Amino acid sequence: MYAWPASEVPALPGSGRDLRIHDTRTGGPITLDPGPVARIYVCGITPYDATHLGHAATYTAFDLVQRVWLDTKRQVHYVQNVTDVDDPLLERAERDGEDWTALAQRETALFREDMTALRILPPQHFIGAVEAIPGIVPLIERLREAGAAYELDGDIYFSVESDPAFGEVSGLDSATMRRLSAERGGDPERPGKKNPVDPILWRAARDGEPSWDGAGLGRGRPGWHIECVAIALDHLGMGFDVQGGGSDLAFPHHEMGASHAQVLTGEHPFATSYVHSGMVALNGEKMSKSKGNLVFVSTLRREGVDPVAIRLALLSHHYRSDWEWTDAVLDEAVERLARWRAAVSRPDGPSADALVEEIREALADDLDAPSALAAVDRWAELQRSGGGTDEGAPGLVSRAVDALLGVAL
Ligand code: 5CA
Ligand code: ZN
Repeated sequence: MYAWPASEVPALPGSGRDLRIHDTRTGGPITLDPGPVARIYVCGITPYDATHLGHAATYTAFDLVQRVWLDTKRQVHYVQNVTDVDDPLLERAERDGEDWTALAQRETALFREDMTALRILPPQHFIGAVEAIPGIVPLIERLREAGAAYELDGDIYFSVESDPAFGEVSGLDSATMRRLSAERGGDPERPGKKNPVDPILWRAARDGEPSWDGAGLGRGRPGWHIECVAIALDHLGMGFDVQGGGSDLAFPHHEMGASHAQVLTGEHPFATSYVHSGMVALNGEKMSKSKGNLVFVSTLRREGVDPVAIRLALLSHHYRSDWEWTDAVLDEAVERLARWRAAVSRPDGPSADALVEEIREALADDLDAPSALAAVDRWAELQRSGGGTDEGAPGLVSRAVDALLGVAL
C-alpha cells in the first residue's frame, strides 16, 4: 500500500555521527555500522483505532534513527507493516457491526495523516498483512518441511525448540515468557502444543472469519509474527540494522520473528539490533487500545494543537523511558516551541555551529532527544538575552532542528 508524503530534510554543514544505540538482545549499547544503505524495519499499527500518543512516541523515536543516518549521508531503506487482519481488528469490527476492511482502511488513512502532520519520514515500503499473504504461505510450508512447524487441529504452530538461539532477544525466563505470551496474543493454555509459548503460524478458517487460500496449508489466515518476518525478508533480507518497536514487542513478537527467520534461512541474527521504545501511559496505566485510556493525535489536532508542539512533547522524554502523558507535558512543549520560534525569527544571533554538533552528539548517543532539546533551549536563551550577531545562525538553527529533530520552526 502507499505510505505518506515525506517532508524535506535540509542538508547540514559538516558530517553526522554514527549511531550508538541500546540493543535489547545484548542488553547494552552497540555502535551500528550500516552500509551505504541502512536498513530498518519498524513494526506498524494494527489499524482498529486511531493513532494514540504511545504510537506517535514510538514512530517519532524511529524517525530519529532515520534522521541520524540521513545526516551521515547514507540512504535509508525503511520498511513498515500494517497488521490489517488480526484478532483485535476483527473483534472490534464485529463489536461495532462494521466491515473489517473498511475499519482497517479508515484507521490506516488516519494514521497516514497523523504521521504526515508529525513530520515522520515515511517508509519506502508500507506493506499490509493481507497483501503479504502470498509471500507468507511458502515460508510456512518451508518451516513445515524443515520440521520446525506442526499441525494442531488444522492450525499450524511454530516449534520454538527448532531455533537454538530462541530466547536471546528478550532474555526472559520461561515463566515470564508464558505469562507474556498469554497477555500478548498467544495461547499458552491450548492443549496439545509442544511448548506452551509456541506461536501460531497459520490459523485454519473459522466460520465468520476472513480466510485465504493457503495452498497446502488449507484455507486460513497468517499468524502475527510470520507476517513481519515475511515482509522484512522480502524487502530487507537477513542481518538488517534495526528491528524496532515498542518494548511490548520484545516478547513474544520480536523473539518469535527472529526465530522464524533464523530457522528459515539458517543465518543468524535476523537483525543486528533490536531497539525498543518505552511505553507512554495515561493516568498511571500504559496507553492501550484494549484499556481505552487513550489520547489520540487526531483529537489534539482537531482541537487546534500545533502538531509541531505534539512532536516536541514526545521528544522531551528519552525514547527508552516509560512516561506519563499529562497536560503539563503539552503545555511545556507549546511554550518551548514559542521560545524557539521567537529565537529564530531574529535576523542574527549567537553562533550555532557548536549547537549543531551538540544536537548530533546527543542523538548519536542512544537518541538522547531531551539533551538535544536542552542544547537548543540554551541557544534560544542566549539569543533572548541578546548574545550574538552571526547572520547565518537563526537559519542554521532552523535547518538543524528540522533535519535532525523533525521540528519545523
Ligand atoms: N501491528 C503490531 C506490530 S506488528 C502492533 O503492535 N500494533 S499496535 O498498533 O498495537 O502498536 C503499534 C506500535 O506502537 C508498536 O511498536 C507498539 O509497541 C507501539 N505502542 C503501542 N502502545 C504504546 C504505548 N502506550 N507507548 C509506546 N508505544 C506503544
Ligand atoms: Zn511486527
